[in-house]
Amino acid sequence: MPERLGITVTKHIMETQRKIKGVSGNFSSLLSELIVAGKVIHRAVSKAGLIDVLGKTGLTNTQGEEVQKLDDFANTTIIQKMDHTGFLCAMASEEVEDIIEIDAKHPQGGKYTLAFDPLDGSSNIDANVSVGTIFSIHRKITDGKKGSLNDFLQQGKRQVCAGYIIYGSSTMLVYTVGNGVHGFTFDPSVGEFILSHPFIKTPSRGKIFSCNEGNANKWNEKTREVVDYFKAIDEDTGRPYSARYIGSLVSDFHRNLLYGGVFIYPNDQNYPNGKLRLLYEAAPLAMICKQAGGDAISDSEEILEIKPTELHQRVPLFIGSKEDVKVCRRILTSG
Ligand code: P6P
Repeated sequence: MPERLGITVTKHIMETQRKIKGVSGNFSSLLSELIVAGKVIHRAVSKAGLIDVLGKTGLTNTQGEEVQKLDDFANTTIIQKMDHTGFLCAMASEEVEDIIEIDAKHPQGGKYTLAFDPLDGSSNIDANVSVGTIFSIHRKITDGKKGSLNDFLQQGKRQVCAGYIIYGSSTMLVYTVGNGVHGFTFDPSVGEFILSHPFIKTPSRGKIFSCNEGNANKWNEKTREVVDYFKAIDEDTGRPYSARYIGSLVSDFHRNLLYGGVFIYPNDQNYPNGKLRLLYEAAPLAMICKQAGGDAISDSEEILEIKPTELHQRVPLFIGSKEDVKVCRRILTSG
């Protein structure tokens, strides 16, 4: 009897799409094309040590950060896979200063935008630490066929879809379209993402806190108070929590999503508005976390309520188990 193949992500998207009002058939094709890009990136990441994609390009990106070759490859792969589908009106990438318009030679008038971090955590690539692609899809809201900046500057709660692909001990796709969070594990033997984690729910309270304590002397007093809370000894609330920090957002987020806990990247003296990006890091992860029963705030408001003003806007991020984020909010907003 041949081994029964599980539910592929393509099948899952088709079934899910029927349940989402106002989402056209194009949406499932859009997501399927993005997943093909993820498979291409998986192939490069999984043998990065063997082919000439390690190391640096000598270029710097929008953030002034050194562009790793695999970063560049991932960015180009997504753009080239998506720009001719006819589903997008424009794209935005961490690696590109302005919005990426759809060339006139490709079909115009796409109904969606795609914002992405092509390879988050890339500074860890040479050490074989897990990295990831994070993506966020919105509906086009402006008139005309061409996308514009305003199509991207939408609150996170208006996202049609949010997801990430983590290239780790196995490659996994985690995504939501607003009806639960679902995880798919890549099976290289058949080249498909197979449903492995249906309806992911994050524990209401965790045992892990994740932050870069090397920055503690640059934090404000409230942030220090938050981290001290999770380090304090209190048996009733299972404290102290364990400190776990990989320095790769997708990896830290994914572990905490499954095990419970809170990830913190606050503002500090170096990053007065926080380090992480709203449109293609905090907002998609916040949608996933909320859909899984967790929560996500900046230092003062719900991430999904923030109205963006800039494409590469940074925000402080406290994200994870509902009860743990509630503690963060209580301390951050106390007098
Ligand atoms: P730090 C990686 O460069 C990244 O953008 C995220 O993936 C990660 O969470 C964060 O920065 C790590 O920053 O300052 O702790 O090295």
